[in-house]
Amino acid sequence: MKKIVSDTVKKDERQRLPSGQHWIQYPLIYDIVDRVPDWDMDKYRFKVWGEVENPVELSYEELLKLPSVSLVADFHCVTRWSVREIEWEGIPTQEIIKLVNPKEEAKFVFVYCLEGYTTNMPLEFFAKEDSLLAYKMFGETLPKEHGYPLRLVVPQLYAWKSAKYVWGIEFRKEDKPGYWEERGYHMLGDPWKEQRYWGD
Ligand SMILES: Nc1nc2c(c(=O)[nH]1)N[C@H]1C(S)=C(S)[C@@H](COP(=O)(O)O)O[C@H]1N2
Ligand SMILES: [Mo]
Repeated sequence: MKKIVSDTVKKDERQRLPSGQHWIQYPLIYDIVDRVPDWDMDKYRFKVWGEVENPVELSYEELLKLPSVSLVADFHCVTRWSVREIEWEGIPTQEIIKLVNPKEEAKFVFVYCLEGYTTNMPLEFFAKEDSLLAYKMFGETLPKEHGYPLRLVVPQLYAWKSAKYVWGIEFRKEDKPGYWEERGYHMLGDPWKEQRYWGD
């Protein structure tokens, strides 16, 4: 399997920890709901639609058959903690892009999660070489609390863009704020530019 080491890990030590962050050992579990419901995996479908030539709908089994890679990446939460070298395994977003063939007008993606969370980002960041739809973490099936069945991992942006429990991705002409973006968080969220809140 191809191994990707994210640029976030390769930065020299002074650049590696974005300003205003500190290292902790393991990612804290953050959820917008108190209890995350259990999903019926027989009914689970991963869907991609919008400004694409070829919308897709895949079961979990079909997702597991797509080309996969392993990824090592740092993880930076806007609440100021960071974790080094998390190991993920899953489908490179570039594989999904190949499958759906975005139209020229597609400039942003909007991500939908099973418990109702959403987030948005430019297609350019979704499509980075180290952006992944992960189904494993440290060699094990993604633990429920870290996003089972499928989690978007976008190491180049703050961790709120790394949406857990993903079921849908909409390719869009225009940007649209997701859950935290509607509540004041940055539309892009680049940790090295400290884009925490809209206006930063
Ligand atoms: N579906 C969903 N994804 C989410 C969140 C959430 O509440 N729901 N929280 C985000 C935030 S703010 C962070 S810091 C990370 C935390 O990841 P973890 O819970 O796996 O540690 O998940 C992100 N993805
Ligand atoms: Mo976060």
